[in-house]
Amino acid sequence: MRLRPFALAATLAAFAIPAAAQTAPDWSKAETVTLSMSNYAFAPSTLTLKTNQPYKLVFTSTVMKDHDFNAPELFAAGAIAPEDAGKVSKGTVEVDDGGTVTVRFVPTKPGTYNFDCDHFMHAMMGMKGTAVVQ
Ligand SMILES: [Cu+2]
Repeated sequence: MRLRPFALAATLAAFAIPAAAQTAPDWSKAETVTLSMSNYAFAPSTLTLKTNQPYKLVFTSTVMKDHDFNAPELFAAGAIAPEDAGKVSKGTVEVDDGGTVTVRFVPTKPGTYNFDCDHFMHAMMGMKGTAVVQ
């Protein structure tokens, strides 16, 4: 089931910021990480991120096909900038064909988190990867 992001934006924004995150991340120090989405792969397929480093995650579809970045465990292990929370629905970022979506995110919990594109059959065809938060 796919829900419209806007109806849930307010609710999700409340969950996007863990209560433990007392100090707001300095988004001006965000490092840009670009993730290209094609048929059917992410490039790079392994993201290496540092705990408590703010990132500007740039998801870009290089093809005329919709894809998404589905990473609920990763997004749950950090904080999304409140202004970008509406772009992440249930841990998934939808990217229209040829489009680009930017989400500012700071990982706060080290770990290895899998991500994939949950469009029909895309992960099976290779559209998946791993985010390592050090
Ligand atoms: Cu896809």
